Order: sequence, then C-alpha cells, then structure tokens
Amino acid sequence: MTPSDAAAAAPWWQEAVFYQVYPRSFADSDADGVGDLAGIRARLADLAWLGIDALWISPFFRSPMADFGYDVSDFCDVDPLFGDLAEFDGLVADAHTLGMRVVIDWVPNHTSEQHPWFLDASSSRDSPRRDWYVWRDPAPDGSPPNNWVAAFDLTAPAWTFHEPTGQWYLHLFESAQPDLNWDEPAVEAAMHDTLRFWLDRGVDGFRADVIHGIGKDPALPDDPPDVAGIPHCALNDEPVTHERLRSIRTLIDGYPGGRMMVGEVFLMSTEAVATYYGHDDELHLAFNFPPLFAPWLAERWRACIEETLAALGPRGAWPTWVLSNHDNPRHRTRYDRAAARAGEDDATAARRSEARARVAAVLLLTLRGTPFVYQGDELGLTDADIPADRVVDPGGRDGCRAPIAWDGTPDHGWPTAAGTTTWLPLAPEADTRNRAAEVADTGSVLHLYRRAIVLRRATPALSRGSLELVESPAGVLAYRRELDGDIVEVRLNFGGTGVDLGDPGLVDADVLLASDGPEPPRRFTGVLGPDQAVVLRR
Ligand code: ISL
Repeated sequence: MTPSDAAAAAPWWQEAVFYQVYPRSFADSDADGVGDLAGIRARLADLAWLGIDALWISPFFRSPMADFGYDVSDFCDVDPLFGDLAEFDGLVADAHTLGMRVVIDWVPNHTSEQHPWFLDASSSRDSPRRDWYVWRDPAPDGSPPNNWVAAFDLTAPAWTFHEPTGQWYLHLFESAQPDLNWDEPAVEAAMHDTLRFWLDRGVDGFRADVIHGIGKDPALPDDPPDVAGIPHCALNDEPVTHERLRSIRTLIDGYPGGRMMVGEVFLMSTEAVATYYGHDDELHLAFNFPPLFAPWLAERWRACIEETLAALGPRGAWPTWVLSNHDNPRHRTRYDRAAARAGEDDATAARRSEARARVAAVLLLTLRGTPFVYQGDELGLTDADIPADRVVDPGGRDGCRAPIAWDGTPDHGWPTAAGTTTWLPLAPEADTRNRAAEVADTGSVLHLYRRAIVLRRATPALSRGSLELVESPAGVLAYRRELDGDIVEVRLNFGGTGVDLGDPGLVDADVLLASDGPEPPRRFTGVLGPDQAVVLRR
C-alpha cells in the first residue's frame, strides 16, 4: 500500500469538517419563528459551498421542549415543530447528493417525563417498565437517596419525589428528564432499536449526548466532599459504560458505508475521555472539552494540544476539536469577555475581537483531528444579549443559540406573522453580519472559513498529517503538520502586537492562508502581524 493509498483508506469522519446545526435557530421554512428541517434542507447548498463534509443536527425528535429537544418523548419520530420523517428522509437524500454526511443526536441517558416509557414506569410500582428508570426509597428522614446535584441548578438534588408512588427518581439534568436505567437489559435493547431505526433510514452516524452517563455505580453512593456540589453528569465514569459502548460499536459497525458515533464525554480530563475510544472498539470519536474551556493563551493551547496528542496517540485514537457549541458562549464571546476582565478597553476590543476569532478559526481548521464548526461561528458571531424577559433556557445558554441572520432584509430571512417573533432575538449585527453580506465580501470571516476548509481538503498534511509543536516566541503558538514529506507550518499570534518569529527559514515561505486575508501576500516576511495566523510552506 502506498502512503497515498493509506490516506485514501482513512475513515471519512477523520478527514471530515463537521458543522453543528442547532435546528431551532438555523433556518425557518414556515415563518413560525423556530427553525425546522425544511429550513435546513433549503440551506444545504450553502453548507456545501462552505466545504462542509458532515452535519451534526441537534435533536429534532418529538419533545415537550423542556430542554429544547434534549428531553425526547419519541426517539423515532420528528417533532411536528421541525417537520416529519419524509422531510428528514429528503434532507438526508439531498445532503448525500451534495456529498455531505448527516449525523444526528442520540440522547441515551434520559428521556422526557412525557415519554410513554416514563408514563408507564411512573404509573405504578408494579409497572413492567418500573425498572427502566432509577427509583429509590426516600432516606429515613425523607430526603433524597443521595447527595447528587442536577446540572443547571446546583442547589437542586438530582432527584424528584414522585408522590403517587412514594419514591424518588433520578435525573442528572432537569426533573423533566428522568435518567434511563441501563442496568435493565430491556432498556439497552430498546435504545439499540432506536439506533437501528435511524441507521436503516440512512443516517451516517450519531452524536451521543452525555454518553458516559449510561453507566452508573448501582450503589449510587454519595459524592465525596471534594466533588459534592458538582453536577453528577460531570462525574460518572464507570467501567460498565465501556462494555455498553462496545455493544453499540458492534451494532454501528455492522452497517455498511462507514457509520460512526461521536460521543459527548463531559468529563474534564482528556485522559479520561481517551478511554472512551476503547481499543478502537468503543466510540469512533469523542468530544474533549478541556480545550473548549481553555483561555486564549498560546501557552495554554500548547499544553492542550500536547495533552490531547499524548492521551490519544498511543491508543491510535483520533482527536476532535470544538471551540463552540449550543451549551457554551461562542469562542469569540468567551475570549472577548476574558480580555475585558483583564482590562482590555473598548477601542482595543473593537480592533482585536474579530481578529482573535479569525486566528481561532485557523487553529480549529489546521489541528490534527476532526474539527466541529458550530453554526454561526463561520460568520464571526458573538453571543446575543438576551433581555431578561426573553430568557428561555433553564441552563442560561440562550446567547449562543440566537437565530442566524441570512440576509440584509428587515427580517433577515426569519419572517414571522404580525404580533409574533423568533423564539430568541436574532444574532447580533444582523444588518452586516449575515450570510448574504459575508458571501459578497471576500474579506469576511465566512470566506476565511471557506478558504481554510478548501486548503485543508487539498492538503493531506493538514487533514491527515502528524503534528509537531515547534519552539516559538512567547504568545505565539507554532506547529508543523507533515505527511509523506510535505511539510506545512502553522503560526498563530495570540497577542495584539506583531512578533518577529526569528526564523530565517520562514522568510519568503509561501503563504497558503492568512487569517486577515482575503488575498495573502505570496511570501511571508518572517513577522506575524497582531492577532494574525498564517499557514506556510517553506
Ligand atoms: O451545558 C452545560 C453547562 O451549561 C453542560 O453541563 C451540559 O449539560 C453537558 O455538556 C451535557 O449537555 C448535553 O446534555 C444536556 C443538554 O441540555 C445539552 O444541551 C446537551 O449538549 C442534557 O441532555
């Protein structure tokens, strides 16, 4: 096998650039102020233009929307708010025609309290489905069975007392999201069936929500004092989960065409995340969140990269990189807020904010591993300021979920009937920072993403090559990507002043990409501009 054959044989999800669609806020087809599947379908060509290889679509299943779709009441149907199964089938077919894969969310840790399984389980202690959820008697003083706290409200127990049957049920998230009991074989079998349902419909894979949650210590012990008060979803890390993942892997790999699962392993340690790949027999990919929470400092990013490659490399596990998603402030907003806390004044912020976001884009799209772009980051969006009377999310995550502006018309592509409005206010700067305006401007953040994706695809050293960190002046992150003798150098200036790299070998190198494009100077001067990233070939 020649090296290029080896590259050709890599699974598609290692070379793909993924794009996360949060369907409520992406595009709306029926003017009800909430995005939908037909809206996504109508915009697939735009994503293909950007160079996206695969979509991850957040939940669109039947749901009472207590957690905006992460509370599922039917895993095998589309909520009427988003369309129907025929629309979904059409979306998959159209995406495939355009050469894009479709990965959907799978929420195995919990259901909605309105799911027929929970309605049945809670109907009586004798219900045949009682054990599909986690029920416990009250402690002797009537309090919850242990000290676990739920995500979103750390003052609230991860348990709700169910009066009619006199027991508490477990929920690592909202009380409207009771945890499934994966120790019950029928639960595992039923959840496997939900995977088969969508695999049979032709999806290319799944993003598995809090996947590490499906194994719990059956003794449900109190959290020790040093971690008591941390949401328990951030703590579950049980051996039994790995067995369950191996069964899931066997099921998925039994389908033709290279289906995959990327798991949300919400554990704050890259070492722990690495174990969820197993020995190439558990998750195909796992999200690794320490870099998402890392501050915008070259030295911290260097450490994140070192840790990630050291933890995953020996297992042959393939990294993923995420800068934003629907649960956290967008990266541009996080870095701006941190700079403001460190004393950055408004004028400096105005100059640096977008430039930093552009450097972050080059970082995301030139690292070794599969990048996930969160919808709107490619427009350089910041979070929306949500007025108090428009806040809807129990976890306070509305700012990054603001609907995407598509054009410069008064409604920016989100027409609504008189007296109604979009479910959240539109993303900021909609008059200028909308897709149509950025398509028209080759200097836009959107065009930077497009150029970086095109370059990545055309350069196997970037999509598949090794990554070696390189010594660099303070405030600069430097690495080298290499495959089959082709060497690509990446230099990212995290600071607001220019830096002479002091590397004569780079003077006159070809500039393949510059974060401040549009047209990179053909030769590198050896000096990085303020908040500038470049991709070079000597
Ligand atoms: O959002 C968080 C903190 O604000 C995280 O703790 C988050 O809850 C965690 O990443 C799990 O997230 C996933 O499962 C949740 C859902 O609300 C999130 O949207 C989803 O990404 C429950 O299904």
